[in-house]
Amino acid sequence: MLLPFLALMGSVTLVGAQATQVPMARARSPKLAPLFSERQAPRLPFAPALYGRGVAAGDIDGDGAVDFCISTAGGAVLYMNRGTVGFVDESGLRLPAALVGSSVCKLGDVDGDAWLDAVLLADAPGSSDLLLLGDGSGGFGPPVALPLGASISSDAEFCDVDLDGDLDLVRSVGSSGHGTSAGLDSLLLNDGAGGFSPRLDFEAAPWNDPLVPSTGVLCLDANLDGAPDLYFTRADNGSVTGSPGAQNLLVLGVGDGTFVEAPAALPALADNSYDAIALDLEGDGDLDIVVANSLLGVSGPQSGDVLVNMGGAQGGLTGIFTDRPGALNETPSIAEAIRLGPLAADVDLDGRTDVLFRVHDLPPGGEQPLFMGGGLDFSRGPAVGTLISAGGAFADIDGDGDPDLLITSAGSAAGGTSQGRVRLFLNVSR
Ligand SMILES: [Ca+2]
Ligand SMILES: [Ca+2]
Ligand SMILES: [Ca+2]
Ligand SMILES: [Ca+2]
Repeated sequence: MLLPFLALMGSVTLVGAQATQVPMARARSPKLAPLFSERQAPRLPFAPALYGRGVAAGDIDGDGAVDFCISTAGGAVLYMNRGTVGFVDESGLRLPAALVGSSVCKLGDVDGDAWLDAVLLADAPGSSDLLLLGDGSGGFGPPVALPLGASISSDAEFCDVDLDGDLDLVRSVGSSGHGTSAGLDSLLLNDGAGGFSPRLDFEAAPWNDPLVPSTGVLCLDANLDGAPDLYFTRADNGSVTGSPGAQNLLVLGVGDGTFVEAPAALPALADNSYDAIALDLEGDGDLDIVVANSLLGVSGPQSGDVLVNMGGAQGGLTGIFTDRPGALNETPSIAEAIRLGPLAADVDLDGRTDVLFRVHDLPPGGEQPLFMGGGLDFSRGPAVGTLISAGGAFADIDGDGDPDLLITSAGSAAGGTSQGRVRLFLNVSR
């Protein structure tokens, strides 16, 4: 998702937050044993603040260790994992020169040569999203401009929507936060060699609303029919539709690149949603959805939604989702209720997926809250890092079998030395 926060953060957000949250006292959590330990130089390049945005994890050079592609206002940065040495910034060696600013990096093998390719989403309307094909030696070739979207892309997902074995690209279009822009979400079909062309009927579909900003897109098979479906998170801080907040959208894939809306599939929530993840909470074989919402448009307790897929153990229709209020068992501190996106991993290796919300720390002091999975409900875990978390990824960075965490910072309402620095947290749960 795209983050237009930094330049404008401050009074507007604070006013909105206070208006919603005045009666709520800061929740006090019991002291919890740390699951993560922060590492700095020499594990991370001691670089000037990167103000990193979206992050993608993947083994870029094929040496078995997970690397990171980080979008920044100055293009993209590659942090290559050099084991005990830590990460080395090899952007100059492995990326083409003169990349323009990007908001999101996505990694996937689009041409089937087993080397990761990258998509960088442009950070300004009128600029093209870029495709960089892996060059077969751990670097990336010259950028290829993808077809221009209707407005700025907030997120993208690789997903084989037409079931022909190659990764197609779905883009959510729009931005939110202090400015609001919208446009038609788009689908680019892959020709198998990494050549992408737009499916115009996707943009003309009746559910594709040009007015409501889409903040993120998730590819999942919600109804277990074998064809990928799409869940779009949407927000409307600008109240283009007359009210702040917007209904999220589930469209079901037919398997040939067309999608039909599933209007009764989602609860009637109209939050300012920023991003979502799919995970099988209770292990019954269908995918549930966890959504991050922003306090700008919703009350604190609505800052996260847990949507349960009613198939499987629930005995209902697969692909119909019901809200589970209280599943997060929290009254969030105002300082962690502007939620920018969820990340999922089984951080304590108990077989249940845990969820960390990336937040905008406003007022200062808010950390990224971690929720420990326990079936359909969660319990609070120890939070990490005070910052505006623009992006992040769980991955086994040090190769010891448990998920570690790398998050980018778009700054911090608290200011200070951590502002803009990439943050590395190693899992110390064992
Ligand atoms: Ca490739
Ligand atoms: Ca395909
Ligand atoms: Ca499906
Ligand atoms: Ca279920």
